[in-house]
Amino acid sequence: MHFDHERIPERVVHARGAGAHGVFMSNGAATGVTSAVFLAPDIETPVFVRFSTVLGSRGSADSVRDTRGFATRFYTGEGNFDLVGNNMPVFFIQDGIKFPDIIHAAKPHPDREIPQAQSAHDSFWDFVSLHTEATHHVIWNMSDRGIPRSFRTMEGFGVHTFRLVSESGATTLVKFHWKPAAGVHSLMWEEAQLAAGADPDFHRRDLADAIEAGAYPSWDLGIQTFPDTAEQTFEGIDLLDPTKLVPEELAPVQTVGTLTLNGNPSNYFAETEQVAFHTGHLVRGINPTDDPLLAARNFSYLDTQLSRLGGPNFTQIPINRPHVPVNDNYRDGFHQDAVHSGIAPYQPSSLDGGNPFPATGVDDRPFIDVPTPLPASTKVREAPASFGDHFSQPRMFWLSMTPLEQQHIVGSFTFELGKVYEQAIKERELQVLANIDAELCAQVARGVGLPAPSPTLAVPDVTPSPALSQVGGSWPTVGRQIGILVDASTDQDAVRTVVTAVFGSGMVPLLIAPTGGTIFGDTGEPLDVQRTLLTARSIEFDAILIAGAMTPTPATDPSRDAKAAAPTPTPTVDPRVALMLGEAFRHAKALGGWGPGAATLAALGYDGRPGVVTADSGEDVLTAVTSLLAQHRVWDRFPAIT
Ligand code: HDE
Repeated sequence: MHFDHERIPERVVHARGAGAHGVFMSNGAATGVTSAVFLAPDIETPVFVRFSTVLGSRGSADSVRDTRGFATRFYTGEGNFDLVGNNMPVFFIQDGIKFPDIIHAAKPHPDREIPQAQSAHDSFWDFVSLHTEATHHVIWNMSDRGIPRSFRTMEGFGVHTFRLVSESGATTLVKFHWKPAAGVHSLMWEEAQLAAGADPDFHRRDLADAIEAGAYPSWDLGIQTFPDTAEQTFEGIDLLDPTKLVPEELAPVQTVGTLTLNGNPSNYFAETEQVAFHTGHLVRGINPTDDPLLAARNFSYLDTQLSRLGGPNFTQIPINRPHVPVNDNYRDGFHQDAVHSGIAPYQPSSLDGGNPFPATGVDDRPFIDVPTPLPASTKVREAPASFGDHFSQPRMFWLSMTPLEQQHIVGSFTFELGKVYEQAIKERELQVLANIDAELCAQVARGVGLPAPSPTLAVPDVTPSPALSQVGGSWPTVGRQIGILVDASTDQDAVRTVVTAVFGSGMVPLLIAPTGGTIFGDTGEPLDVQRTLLTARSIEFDAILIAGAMTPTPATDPSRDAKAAAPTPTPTVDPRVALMLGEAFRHAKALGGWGPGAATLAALGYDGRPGVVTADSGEDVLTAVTSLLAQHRVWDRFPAIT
């Protein structure tokens, strides 16, 4: 009987996710604008974070092109605060009632229930080409942000504007940002597709491994602040429109604390599956605004738990319980864990000492309801005029990208529309692209083999926001995975030195040999082989070092491993090594070799190519490769077409 009921409904969206425990340390920079105690100076608050994809089912692949959820629960001294955000700062819709439409369009088609976890199909493009308020979110999805390298390398955004309330009752509008210490870093599209097959748990594994290895992922929490004016706009941008962002150049992000994820859940179901985030879980000093999307979320997140978690007492499940005492008059119901005492679960009451009672006195630190003056007006079912601007910010995003990132966007639109069957849908989406940018439209039109339409609107004159680009800069390499190809020809002392140096710099060395077990045991202390040429795929390594000749062995037989059936084999190199290096090369990953490994790189034609390092010692190669890794990818290997 119990076994029959082990499943609960998966989340209707964001079903596929991975969680982690951590701590948030505030720096006090927000004290002037909010009375939230967890943002006062030097307060440590336990947190639970759940990252997710939106579209896929619980068992779907991690690396698909999609928006990622970034939901954080702060177990503050004044109750739970949930910041239920995404890795993109804008959303598909301005009004919550449209959420079922966008999700029905993006989920698998209802007849055959395909395709799983992807937007490259007719109904998604049908909807977004008709519903142009989605355009800004769509171009983010089609950019590199849609395929993060890791949860650790994603920015996070609260999306909506929130209202902070200070101790004195002063209000400030804010947008929340998470800035990853590791920088923003994405996959290449082909890499994402390979990962979906070779390691569907790519992001989940990466997060858990990094935490287990002590390479704790970390983010700064920042706020953009805006005056709380009657118009609720900033520099002409409607702050209640969740399809708009405020460029950091106009409102810099100020750091208010740091999140460190330092603990893996001990049970997936109990924690990651049962955690029930809710945008209405707010603490004193943080209030919602009248963003109509946020208003709808405040209903929906409570409601969904009734069918997912089986009743109204889900807040008593350990992962959902605040870390402070809860005193309310909620009673009974399915799965009631508490054994309440007393006889007066009502208010007002004189029995039970009048407890529990609503916090109202100053010393009780009640939630602050902000009085909102309403101008004489008529309430109508209509969107404000500013909600009708669907193209200026997508254009700003496009113009803020480097040529390389623009090429990736062209590639994704071309791929996704290439998977659409109905020509009318493709034509309509090309019209949307024409209203963003003529060049974007022309390039995608060429790729899908259709004429590029002219814009139907005046293409807006916008100022780019360079902060939106993720290319450039240098980032810590902690937690990155270095594959090291070894075989009998390898100078084992050099490998031992390199393995120690990789560990020493906080990265993870993974030895890849022709067969499993250990290596170098004949002449010294054996080293464990973590991957073989059969089990390894390039996608799990951020950089590859070649320390052996990697000539074919008896294991190199296509009848055992089809990867060995190279169309044009290089007689001296195992074809699986050639495949691995070929993938890593075209995914713009740093490669390095010394001794026989340098000769292998030369035999495959990579010697002297950008981001390919050879030197006399393994240590020198590692130093050069590490500095390439700090820039994430060797982009100058493939200069963008301009
Ligand atoms: Fe959600 N969303 N959402 N959403 N959402 C859910 O809540 C919903 C929206 C987001 O890791 C559900 O507990 C509506 C915006 C994240 O558990 C559900 C609307 C943003 C997560 C729901 C939105 C998000 C969810 C599914 C339009 C970015 C995963 C299960 C009004 C700011 C949380 C659940 C986790 C989950 C509804 C819009 C992010 C059904 C109706 C905008 C990260 O209640």
